[in-house]
Amino acid sequence: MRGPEVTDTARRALVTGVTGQDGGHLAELLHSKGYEVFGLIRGQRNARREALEREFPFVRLIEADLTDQTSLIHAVATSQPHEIYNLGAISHVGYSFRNPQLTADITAKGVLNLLEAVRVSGLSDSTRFYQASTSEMFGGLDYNRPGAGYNENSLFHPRSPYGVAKLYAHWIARNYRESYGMFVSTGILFNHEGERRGLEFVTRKITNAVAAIHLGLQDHLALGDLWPKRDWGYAGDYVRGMWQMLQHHEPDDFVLATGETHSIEEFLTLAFAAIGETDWKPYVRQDPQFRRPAEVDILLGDPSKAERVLGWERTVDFPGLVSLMVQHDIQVLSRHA
Ligand code: NAP
Ligand code: F7E
Repeated sequence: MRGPEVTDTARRALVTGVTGQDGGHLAELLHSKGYEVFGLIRGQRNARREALEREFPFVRLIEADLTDQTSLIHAVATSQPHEIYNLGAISHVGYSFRNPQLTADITAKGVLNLLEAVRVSGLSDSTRFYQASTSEMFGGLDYNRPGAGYNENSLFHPRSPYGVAKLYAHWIARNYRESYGMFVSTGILFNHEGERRGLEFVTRKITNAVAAIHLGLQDHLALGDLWPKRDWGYAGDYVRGMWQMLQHHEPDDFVLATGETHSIEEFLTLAFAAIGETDWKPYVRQDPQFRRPAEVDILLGDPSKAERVLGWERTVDFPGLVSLMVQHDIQVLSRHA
């Protein structure tokens, strides 16, 4: 199993989950900063490999899987990374209810496998590690919901196999920082979206359908519950925050969020307004298959620590996010219409 050889000139970063939404934004950011970017690719014929190679030819791919420790040791040895960004996961909450053990293996234990790979490679003193933690660890229940939004010290109460797996990942990452003095930082990120978002997530599902309705390619959209509220930001802003966390002089935990929360109905209103439709109701049907056994009713984050300590700021607001996504999807679908 041979991988690409490293050069000695640039800073090197290893990104797991490079085929995902954040992986794309992060690869672009690191490349623009002069990093040599290594990306993990799993599967013997990953359907996203070709698109990745076309869009980000600078990413040096290494075949590995978060559930396969040997492959991770190889990936770390090959890339000799100064920084590791662990973004790989089963990240869809609904899917995690249907595949709870797989979610535990990848989203929880995969992190342990990667941390151990760094340790056995003798790089624990020199490699900085970012763990992709999530607002899904909080759960949004009345009793643990602070008025000003969840922060780094709020109580956790995960409501899905995904949230539970991420909580294990969060604590094992912190444990390696405390036990072995590794530079491990966690970013507790609230929902972040954009033009690279997977079509299985509600925002992109909506903007893609709105674009299709606008172009006459589709006449309705089926969704689950519309009342849940989320703190939605733009993914490009959030990957900058990940990088800032690893440039800080010490490892720590940081919330990234907008400090605003909006319902799916509000998202629908803005998305349909972007194509000149004032009423979304005629186009939306409710389908119980998209409901979850337990829902996170409302998420609101308090990013003040990241703003104060890292100087992190966001550039895209909620209406800007919805508009950017709808316009992007109209452009993409127009090419095929
Ligand atoms: P995403 O688009 O779903 O991407 C997930 C990535 O994980 C994909 O590249 C996938 O690769 C990879 N992956 C899955 N199983 C793997 C395995 N066994 N070994 C190696 N890689 C594997 O997720 P995202 O939105 O970019 O999120 C990035 C990370 O941040 C995730 O850990 C997510 O849980 C977390 N997070 C996301 C948000 C958000 O709002 N986006 C908020 C908080 C935290 P394949 O192409 O091989 O499937
Ligand atoms: O759901 C509701 C659904 O799947 C948002 C992941 O990136 O952010 C994401 O998790 C809300 C939920 O994102 C549909 O029930 C209604 O209340 O877009 P989502 P999520 O579950 O918030 C967190 C922070 C992460 O860490 C995760 O990795 O929308 N909803 N109807 C629907 N959701 C989907 N997907 N599809 C529907 O048809």
